[in-house]
Amino acid sequence: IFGGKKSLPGAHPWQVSLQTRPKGSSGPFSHICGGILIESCWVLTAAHCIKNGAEMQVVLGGVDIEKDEVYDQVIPVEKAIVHEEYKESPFALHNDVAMLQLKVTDKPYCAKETRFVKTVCLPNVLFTNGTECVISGWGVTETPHGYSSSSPLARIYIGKQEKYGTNQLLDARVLLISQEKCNAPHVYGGSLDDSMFCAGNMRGGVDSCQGDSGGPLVCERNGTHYVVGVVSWGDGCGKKYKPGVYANVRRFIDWIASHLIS
Ligand code: 4AZ
Repeated sequence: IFGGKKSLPGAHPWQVSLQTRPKGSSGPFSHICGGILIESCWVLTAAHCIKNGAEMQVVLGGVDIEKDEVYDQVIPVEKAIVHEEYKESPFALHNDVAMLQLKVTDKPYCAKETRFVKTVCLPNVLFTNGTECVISGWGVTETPHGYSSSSPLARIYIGKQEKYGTNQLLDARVLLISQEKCNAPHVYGGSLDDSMFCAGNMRGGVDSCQGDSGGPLVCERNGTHYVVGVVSWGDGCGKKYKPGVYANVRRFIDWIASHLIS
């Protein structure tokens, strides 16, 4: 997260750290993406986070992914369902959503509701452009160099590549941006389809980044929180006229529901 601040424990109780290790490995898991708890046994994430041949687990409830915290819940992933029309094109990720079914660890539950672990609602209401919403994650920050042990920056592994991210969950406020503004020639020039939308600000500085993918963009109304977007892609991070692009969860409500019931 660019331009963010440290999250308080329990501020984003649906926030998931999606972690992988090679199949058959007994080594440590490493954080690759965010995710969003929508049911006790179901996590929404980005399709581009799913790599075949990796063992996956989710960690819920924590703010520090480097430490075992008392309220952590660590749950293996049973299976991943990638959207049938997920597509990578040179300029965009289309239908970039996936669902993770968690292992039933505590029949009939997977994740157990606590002060630090809760589900978020699917957006059965409309949020207009200009609404202020919140993004969160452990991804890359605006200060990749000069980290010290006293800063929240630490080395984390994203895929095979060593990247700078943060061990502390960060969050930031972003504004929902209209498709018209975001598809303008000096912004994304028509690359966006309606499986996606932009959020952030055109000035730059506040944005999601690598390692935040799959995580939540949440908007609030009358005290209820709705997951409106899934962190997906963007041209760099925090750049002027290049806001973050999010999978449009409203577009996928029927797809999500069809898997929740089956
Ligand atoms: C990524 O590489 C990524 N600024 C995620 C979010 C954004 C850019 C890149 C949005 O996963």
